[in-house]
Amino acid sequence: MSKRMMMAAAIGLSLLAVPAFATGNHAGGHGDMGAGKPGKAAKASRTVKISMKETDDGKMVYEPSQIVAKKGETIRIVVTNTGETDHEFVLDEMAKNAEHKALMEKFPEMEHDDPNAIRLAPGKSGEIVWTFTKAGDFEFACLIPGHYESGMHGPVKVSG
Ligand SMILES: [Cu+2]
Repeated sequence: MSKRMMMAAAIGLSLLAVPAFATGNHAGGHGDMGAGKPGKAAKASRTVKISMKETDDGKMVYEPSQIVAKKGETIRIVVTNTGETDHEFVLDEMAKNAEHKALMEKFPEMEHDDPNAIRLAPGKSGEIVWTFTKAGDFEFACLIPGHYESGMHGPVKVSG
């Protein structure tokens, strides 16, 4: 199968998966998720440190603002909230983040208990160990209402 066809198949599957999120809970499945699956720290080839914060000119940002990975790679992502308000880091397919974001707008107090997401109070750090099982374009984002629009999203490029 060509790379292009595989990409089309992957997009088709992700669209099929979207209705499960529309029911109001996002328990999701375990095992392979949008951008891959939870990994083991011992298998991580490297650590990526990302900070989340507000800027003086009213934006909200991640630094660095993107992740580049290879298919099959396990990365330990250490996230620190250096800002003054809560932020989150949700690693997923862009379509799933968009769905999830719409839900957060309806239910701002929605609790997360997903291995691909972490919410941090100011000054706190946490980590996600992730295995990128699929090549493609994914995204990390903060889905707290208003934050995505203020700049809190960044691309994750996984090469095959
Ligand atoms: Cu945020």
